[in-house]
Amino acid sequence: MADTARLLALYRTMQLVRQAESALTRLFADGEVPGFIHLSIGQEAIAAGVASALGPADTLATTHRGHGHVLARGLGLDAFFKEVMGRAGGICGGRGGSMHVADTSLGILGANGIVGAGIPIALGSAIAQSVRGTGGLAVSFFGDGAMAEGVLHETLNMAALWKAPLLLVCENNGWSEFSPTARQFAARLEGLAAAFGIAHEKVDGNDALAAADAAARAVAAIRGGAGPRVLECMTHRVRGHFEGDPQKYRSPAEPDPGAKGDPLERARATLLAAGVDEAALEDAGREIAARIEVAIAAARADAAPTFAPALAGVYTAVEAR
Ligand SMILES: Cc1ncc(C[n+]2csc(CCOP(=O)(O)OP(=O)(O)O)c2C)c(N)n1
Ligand SMILES: [Mg+2]
Repeated sequence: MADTARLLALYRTMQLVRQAESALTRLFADGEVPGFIHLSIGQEAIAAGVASALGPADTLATTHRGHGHVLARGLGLDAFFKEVMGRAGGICGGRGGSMHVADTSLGILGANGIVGAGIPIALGSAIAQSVRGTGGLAVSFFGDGAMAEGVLHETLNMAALWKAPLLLVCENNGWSEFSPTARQFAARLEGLAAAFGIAHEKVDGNDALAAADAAARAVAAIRGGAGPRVLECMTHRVRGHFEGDPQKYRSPAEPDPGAKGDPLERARATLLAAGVDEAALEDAGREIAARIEVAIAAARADAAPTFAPALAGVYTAVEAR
């Protein structure tokens, strides 16, 4: 596919994620979303780019900031909004919410509220893919905060030893909750990867085509049997750690969050310069907005979960003796 057509497809995916999360900011402020939500606004190019490089057999494990990853992978808006809004028809029956969205039919092994916890889950899936000879690979999305977690170091070791088909995607947004990366991790990810002999590539994570190309390169190498790859995507956390975070720890002297360039604005400018019709872009945006409104209305109309499904999957029925 020519670059313009590829960027247009990435732009649509980024629009979907941006609009879904923008709707969530309003729903959360209005008390329609239980629990905490962490938004990836400004980081959509990574989700869109990596998802574009994956095939149907591939799996992924994500983080507490995983809405973009699951939507880019193809989770339906209806199942998504019902889950995040805690409704019975959600993809996990409304039991998980934002930080526990999973859909194994799409290879989505789950979001995770524990920093770094998705990393060994993805490794396990990668090893399973290789044992079963599916030709698939596993992706682990993680934040820069997970670079300091031992489980990443252990996973790098085992993945390298076993040549696991594992793509480790770091979304380096400069923050781990309320601490800048430099206060949190004494090394660099390229050094950590190199210690285990794993190839590392750093990319501008706000450039959708660059992220997609880097992901495609890594995926091709992994499918070719090269073992794990690390892709570090440099980006910026535009909003607070969680919705409602007053961000008192952020200095006014911090560079403008938009300095790296909003990924949607950048893609849009490139598309317009390439001659793509502005009206067509607007239409695509409106069509996504309408689909989101339908999904939100369906979630509002859906029932709250009951206790019975909460027990399903927790206890195994034991036959009466
Ligand atoms: C093991 C563990 N330690 C601490 C926390 C609290 N915590 C939640 S998110 C977060 C920061 C994560 O930063 P990063 O991995 O960079 O992801 P980001 O929020 O920037 O997307 C922390 C420390 C946790 N959930 N799990
Ligand atoms: Mg971070």
